[in-house]
Amino acid sequence: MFNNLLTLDEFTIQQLRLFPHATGELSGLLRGIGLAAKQVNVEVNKSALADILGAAGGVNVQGEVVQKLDVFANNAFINVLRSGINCAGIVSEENEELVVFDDIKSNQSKYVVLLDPIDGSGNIDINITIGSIFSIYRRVSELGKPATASDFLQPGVKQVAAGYIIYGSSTMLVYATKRGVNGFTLDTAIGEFYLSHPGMKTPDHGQYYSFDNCYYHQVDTKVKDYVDFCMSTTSNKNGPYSNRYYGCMVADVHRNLLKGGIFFYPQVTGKPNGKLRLCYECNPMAFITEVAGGRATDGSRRILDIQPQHIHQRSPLFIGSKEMMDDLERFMR
Ligand code: AHM
Ligand code: MG
Repeated sequence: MFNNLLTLDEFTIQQLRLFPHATGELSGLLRGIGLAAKQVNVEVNKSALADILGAAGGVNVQGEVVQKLDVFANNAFINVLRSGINCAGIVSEENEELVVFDDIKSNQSKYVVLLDPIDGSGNIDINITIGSIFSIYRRVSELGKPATASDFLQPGVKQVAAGYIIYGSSTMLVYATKRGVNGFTLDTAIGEFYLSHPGMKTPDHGQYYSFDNCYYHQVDTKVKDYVDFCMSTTSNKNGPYSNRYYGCMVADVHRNLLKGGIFFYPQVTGKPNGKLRLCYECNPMAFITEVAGGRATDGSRRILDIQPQHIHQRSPLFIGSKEMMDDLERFMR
């Protein structure tokens, strides 16, 4: 079926040819991430079964200790990136501290990676879509030495590439560089990602809003007014919008990217900065969305311009189609 399509590896190598001075490190990194994604995909597909098999004492029929999927995914990404030679270290939602790959080869690597190994963890047990998110920066610390916090605390606008994997009815890897956003679908029969969505662009307008409505009474009046606008048939000439909320940002943003829509996780009572993490959730999704033609803010500032202070800091997030973001901004002013 995919006979005439490029694989992820072929595509990244083809991109490399456009830059005579490119070293191939970024392609190598993306290849590694693609490999980890395939490992996670296999595990995702059997996770319900693994849970059943592992229910008694956490050991499955082969006698292997059953790992929680987020731990498995975290290890898969870290192991692949550590065994490669293109990554100097990572930050992950699953690790409190930086993980610096302090060896001679890794210290020479010019890239660092930030990860949310499993986004939408609450969906694992019930067989609903989950994702993984990654963000790649060029180091600012001295090459030849171990990576430092400064490499990871760069504003999102400095991302070299960012992407996500969505484990849905099929598994896709979508990644962006400044040149464009491209989506690859996993052919599980041969275990390759194929370029299925070249040059992704998001519609300027859509019919979906993605917001956890249980917080309606806990958000700022401006956000409440905007939610009312989304549901209105009078003040909103395109309304009412359909509400879609997976509890997995990757899934919601992916749908909105393809169909047009807006996703938001604002400040709510008890969560003064929302829930989502700036460095490995908001920034990569904002980068992808902007390259595709959409926008992302924290309600007032462009997400990609925020200078992170801490690797795990949270930020409110409003992200989606350009004209819907324009509407939102009228309410947020
Ligand atoms: P996670 O990384 O722990 O899975 O949390 C992130 C997820 C987002 O994907 C999703 O949009 C949100 O948390 C759901 O939270 P809530 O249940 O508060 O709406
Ligand atoms: Mg997450």
